[in-house]
Amino acid sequence: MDSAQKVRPLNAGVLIGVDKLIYWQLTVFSWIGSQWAGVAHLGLAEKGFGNEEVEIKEIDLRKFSHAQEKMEMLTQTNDKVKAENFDPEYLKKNPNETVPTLAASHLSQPLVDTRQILEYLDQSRPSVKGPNLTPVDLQDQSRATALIELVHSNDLETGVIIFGCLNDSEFHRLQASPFMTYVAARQTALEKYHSADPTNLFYGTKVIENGALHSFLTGSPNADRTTFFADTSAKYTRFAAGLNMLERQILLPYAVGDHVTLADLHIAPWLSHTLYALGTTDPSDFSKLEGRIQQVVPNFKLGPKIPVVEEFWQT
Ligand SMILES: N[C@@H](CCC(=O)N[C@@H](CS)C(=O)NCC(=O)O)C(=O)O
Repeated sequence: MDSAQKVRPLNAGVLIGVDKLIYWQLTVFSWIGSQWAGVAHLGLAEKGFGNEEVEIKEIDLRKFSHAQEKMEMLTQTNDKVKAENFDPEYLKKNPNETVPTLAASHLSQPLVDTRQILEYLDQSRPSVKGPNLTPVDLQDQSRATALIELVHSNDLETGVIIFGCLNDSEFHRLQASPFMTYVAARQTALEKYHSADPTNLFYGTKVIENGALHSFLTGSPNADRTTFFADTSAKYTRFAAGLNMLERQILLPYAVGDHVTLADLHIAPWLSHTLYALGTTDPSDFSKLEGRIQQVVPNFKLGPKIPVVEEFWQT
């Protein structure tokens, strides 16, 4: 038997090697609160990966099966937040300490960026329902890339929705919110890892970075709230411009036209995360998002195309 005959695709994965039958199994490190982990989950579903082929390792928290559970997690007191992404063992897999991470025995290193992970999944096998997620047409490919870069850009960073404050009353609300305990839990974890490994630059930097936010939120007397409020306002202005850009670049019925592409799988979880961060429970209700941005950009109106892309999430 020649080697070509020995290498054949199998449902449970791809066979590698010629002398031994070696299956690969994927491990995806994920977290329910992460929009970018959501991209990996959508990719797995689009490509028809079964539970037996993929191990999902929840970093930090439990597994959640639907949005309601995610809301509960986000609003509970975060004594369950363990900041496992800072664990030295996890950092060996993903030095950026982010989720998602995709590991497989045949990969020399885990994939640590959502874009790479989704492309990898797309190339691994045909899509279940329609064409592959990477557009064949070069112009569509660059449209998809531009959209993906836009939702990953600083302009559309959802952190401002979670941690931004425009005035004192919002600041006090944030102080009393579960996000405060989230920041505190991260600080506890970082201090623990930093003191165990004081020369590690990663922990040294992170403990200062998260510590600044933590002490600001815990009401440090030196906190310059005025600058923080102005910074939030500037971020919302950029967020509005980013949404306008997104609206202009989207084609319908899907982000890049006639069928689902990589771009839809990035945009939908990002948008869903944005809405949930604002306390929206109905994914077709954009009023809170519009209202929030209008506090800074009074004439802001969300165009009609972005909500259509969000519908992909619900199908
Ligand atoms: N560019 C990275 C960003 C991933 C990312 O920032 N993930 C967030 C969750 S949505 C995270 O893990 N943050 C770690 C932290 O907050 O410390 C990617 O696309 O994979």
